[in-house]
Amino acid sequence: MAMITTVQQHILQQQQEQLKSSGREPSGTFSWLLSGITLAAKMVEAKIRSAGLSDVYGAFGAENVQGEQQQKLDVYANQALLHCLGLRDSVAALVSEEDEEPVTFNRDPETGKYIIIFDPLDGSSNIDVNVNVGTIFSVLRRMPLENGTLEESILQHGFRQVAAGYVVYGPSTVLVYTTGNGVHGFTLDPTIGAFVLSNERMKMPEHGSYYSVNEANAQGWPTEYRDYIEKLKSGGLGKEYSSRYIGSLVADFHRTLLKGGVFLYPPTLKQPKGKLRLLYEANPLAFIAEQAGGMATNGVSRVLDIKPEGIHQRTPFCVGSVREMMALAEVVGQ
Ligand code: AHM
Ligand code: MG
Repeated sequence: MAMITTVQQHILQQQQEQLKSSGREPSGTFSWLLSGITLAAKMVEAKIRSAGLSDVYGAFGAENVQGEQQQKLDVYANQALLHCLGLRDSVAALVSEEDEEPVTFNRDPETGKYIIIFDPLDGSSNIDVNVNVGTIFSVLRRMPLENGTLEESILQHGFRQVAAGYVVYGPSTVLVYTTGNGVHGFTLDPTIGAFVLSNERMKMPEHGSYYSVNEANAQGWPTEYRDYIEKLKSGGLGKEYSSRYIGSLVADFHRTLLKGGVFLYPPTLKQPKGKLRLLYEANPLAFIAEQAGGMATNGVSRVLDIKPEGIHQRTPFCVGSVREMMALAEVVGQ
């Protein structure tokens, strides 16, 4: 019989390795916590698979806190995560891109030690047209009370993340996570309902063949970004790059992780701070990119070094292979 490793087993094995020298055993709290995320992801996956049949396409009628139309699937995904994670004793707060305020739990800080930040269903413009969407998550450890309130704990630097990951709902459903010890990918095996290890220690190639950006915004970008894209297209980096842009960050990022290249959401005249959110999107993907040997900046500085000031804060976001990111650093922010 072929041996499989599920995501929960993998997390426990990793923790066992990390704790080996201390002679301690993992408590299982963390893998139990992440099982809340995988359960919610499986619920969302099932809903998406039957979307055309179960009347979940279309707008919900409400606007979310960013002033965007909420889709029915966004609402479902948000509720699934809130429900599956809210039951875990180790959760102190749940921070969702779809909710104005964090949901906090009055739990003993000794037990309720984790904060989960998530974008329940990213890529909402692609929901109705059967194109990939995703879920992104970031896990922080609550700071000791003497270091600040729970709300302050939510606004920790990205470099303090203890885990981050995403699920991409595509032709197959794939979960990618890091706890700071490499990046690992799992594919949902629908016959057994488990995420099974398919890519251990994923590495982003040192360079790729694609750039990924919404070029319709080019007139509104700072000139350096236009120059940079021209350089990529015209062979200035040793080859003539081609473009790929899905408009679902998770899917565009997943391709960049596997194939290399660069993804950009620069500042624009209309959105000088960019479009993507620091806590829900940039931080978790930056952590994964770095763990896979890539780089992530806001054009000028490392994403993980930005001190968050608000939970819904936006940031320009540039992520990708070392060669393309170094070339970007040469032209932007000088
Ligand atoms: P969303 O959270 O409303 O789905 O918006 C985020 C999405 C990302 O998935 C994607 O990278 C970006 O918005 C696309 O934006 P644009 O349509 O401006 O290119
Ligand atoms: Mg989103």
